[in-house]
Amino acid sequence: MRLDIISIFPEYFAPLDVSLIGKARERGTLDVRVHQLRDWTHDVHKTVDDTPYGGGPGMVMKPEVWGEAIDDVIGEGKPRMIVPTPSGRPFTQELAQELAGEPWLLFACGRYEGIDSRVMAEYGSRLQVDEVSIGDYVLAGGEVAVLVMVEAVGRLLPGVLGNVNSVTDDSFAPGSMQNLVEGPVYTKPPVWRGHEVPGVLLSGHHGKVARWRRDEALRRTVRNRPDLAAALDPATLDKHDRKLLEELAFRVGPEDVAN
Ligand code: JBZ
Repeated sequence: MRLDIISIFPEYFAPLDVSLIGKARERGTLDVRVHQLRDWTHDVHKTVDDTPYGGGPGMVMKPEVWGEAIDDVIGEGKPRMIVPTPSGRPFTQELAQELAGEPWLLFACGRYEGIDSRVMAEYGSRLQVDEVSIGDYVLAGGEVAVLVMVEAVGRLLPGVLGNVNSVTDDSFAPGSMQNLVEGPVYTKPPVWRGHEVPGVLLSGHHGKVARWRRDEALRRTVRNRPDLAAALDPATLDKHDRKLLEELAFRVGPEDVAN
């Protein structure tokens, strides 16, 4: 997969040199190219922004510099273009899997109040363009959102994860523990600072271990993700699950939003 990133802060992408993504780049699985947007300015100050039409706070990124940068980077090619913005569609595991199937992605990182909307209009008529948000919190620019998306997409590429099973076991992978978050995990030693590993995990009873893990996953999902708990398909719950959920429903405090 080829991956182009245009940003006024290319230094933000140093983490892509290490770990899984760094190894994938060394092997040639991933071809990542980071570009400095200011390379496409023409004035001595390398200006990329201007005041917003209609007034209001902040600055908006100028369309001309973005147009020249994108034209040069894509040439005659047609990458799928991703623009991180708080007003975009949610970035989900489903979208990550879709993007992992693309041969070429172009990420355009905005700063300030964002990129002049005519840039998305222009390339939206030439490429598939998605405006995407990684979540409901306020960032200062698209760079960190791109790091998140590149890691989520990159680890899905064939051969990037050492263990193929770890892809499908993930909480949000379709067909794993559907709509449940994972429970707690433990390794040696069996007692650390007086905290014991739950005995069932040392018992060697695979059925009991599986049941315990599902119980813990259900407990955590109800406590931390009432939105996911509310969306559980009753057909996927056995009588033991139902009994546990009934018990937990008795304990939902006022800070829980659902139920
Ligand atoms: C994002 C202007 O650039 C920004 C600013 C905030 C922001 C993004 C880009 S992407 N927030 C998010 O995914 O939540």
